[in-house]
Amino acid sequence: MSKFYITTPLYYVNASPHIGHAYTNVICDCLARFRRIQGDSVFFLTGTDEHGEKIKRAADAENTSVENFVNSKVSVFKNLWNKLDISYDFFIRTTDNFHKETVGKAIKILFDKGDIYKAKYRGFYCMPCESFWTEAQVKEADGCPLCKRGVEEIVEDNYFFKLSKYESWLKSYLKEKPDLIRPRIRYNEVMGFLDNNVLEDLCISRPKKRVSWGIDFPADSNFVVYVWFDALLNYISAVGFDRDEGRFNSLWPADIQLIGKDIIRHHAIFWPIMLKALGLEPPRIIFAHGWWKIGEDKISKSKGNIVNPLELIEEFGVSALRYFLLREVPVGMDGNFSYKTIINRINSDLANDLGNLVYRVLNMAQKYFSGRIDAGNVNIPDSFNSSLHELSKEYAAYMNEVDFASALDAIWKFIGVMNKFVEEVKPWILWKEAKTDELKWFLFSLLEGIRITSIYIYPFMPRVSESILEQLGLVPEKDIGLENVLWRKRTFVIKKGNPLFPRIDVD
Ligand code: ME8
Repeated sequence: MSKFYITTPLYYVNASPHIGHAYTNVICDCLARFRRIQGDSVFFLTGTDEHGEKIKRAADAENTSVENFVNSKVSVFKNLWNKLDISYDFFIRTTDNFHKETVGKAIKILFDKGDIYKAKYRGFYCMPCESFWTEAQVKEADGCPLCKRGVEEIVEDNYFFKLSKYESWLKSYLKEKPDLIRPRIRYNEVMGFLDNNVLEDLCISRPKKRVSWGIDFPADSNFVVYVWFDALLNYISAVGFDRDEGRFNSLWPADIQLIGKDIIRHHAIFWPIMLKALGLEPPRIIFAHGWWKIGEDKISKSKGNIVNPLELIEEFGVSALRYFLLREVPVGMDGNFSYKTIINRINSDLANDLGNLVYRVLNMAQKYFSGRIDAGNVNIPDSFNSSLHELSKEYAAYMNEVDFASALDAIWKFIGVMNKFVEEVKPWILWKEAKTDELKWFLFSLLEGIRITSIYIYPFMPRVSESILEQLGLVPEKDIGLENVLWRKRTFVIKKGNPLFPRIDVD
């Protein structure tokens, strides 16, 4: 059994979560569930990023105290994760006391080491992105390089973290570990950035007269800590850094940190350097997925083109939404969101291929054998054998690579084999000709095939997997586990339910 520590970004609470936030957490949930059914000991962390002027202003706009505002937004996020079946183990808030203490301690360690100093700062600030840019960067992008909006010039005293001191270390570390930043296109982006730019020291404080809502800068109460420096430290504060050594050593380094490609530099440059300076190992993998877009535009709260995941759950159900997000676009690439594509996916893959198969087979089991099918002749059909063999060989490899589209393809190939088997064997003829043994073998094969499929799809659609197993008369808590994907002799006692995925009519 290995440990598996997985993290999502901490989302800003200045607005409600949209489909992009849902996407990252569904990816992490799928990986966490896969690791659990593989028998690993998983720690899955998510949470909220609650400091900074952007959040204070959002609270002011709602005429409420910032404390009330962040508390109410946190419930909105938790409610969404609950509805999306996100099985996180811990929800961290950057306003948690233990986190604030860790940030203070980390800064003190870096100060004592000589990695933090005070100096005059001149820069260009983008409030929506909570990011500072140099004059050259702003000129080149004609505004904020991330969101293209206007920026504010700022000159003030501040504290700096010596990123530059670690530049050559980072370059050689990343050269040695070309698989740390994934997919490869993001690794190349980061290496290209490091090759073409000299790293400047990072301004990690904000004067309180300008930014009042944040963690007090240790030993200088005129300042608060820069939100990114505060938020990145969550990944170690959540697992006991400088508080619970045993726990921390058993979980750190994180095995995979999922982010969107928008925040790759913070995670692939600032974060490993912060860790190195603190004497800690970088995470094993930083995986940046692509963006959901509408047309050419990234879906984003500041653009106002958001798609509300709660409405999609209401309309299509949580399993269909999870399936769509994980199947439609290879993780790492951008995807275009449209109702048409989600409906097509549901009707073809879920209602037709999977839902119909389960419904028909359970119906036949009910009709021909009153729902009780024992093993009889348990020889696995040849076509099942080769397809399942391939699936069991490929599944874990694809899942470990976060290649969900290929993992689902392999599962759906087997579903295709089962559907073809029904068409070829023509059970209604076996019934007419009273070939009971053959009919039983046929149904047992399909039930066993469906049972195995339900385990493979569990990380993607846990509810569907559980519902199938219950309809097969099995106990999900006991039967979901990758050790159970082997073909076995057993007796099924069917408890047929409703169709899993009703077809969606399109006008
Ligand atoms: O950046 N497509 O928080 P944030 C796919 N607080 N994913 C998207 C997306 C889209 N259109 N829009 C957002 C922050 N995301 C910081 C992080 S971590 C220490 C601090 C997802 O609320 C994606 O995961 O702006 C992206 O990286 C994240 O939301 C940004 O969330």
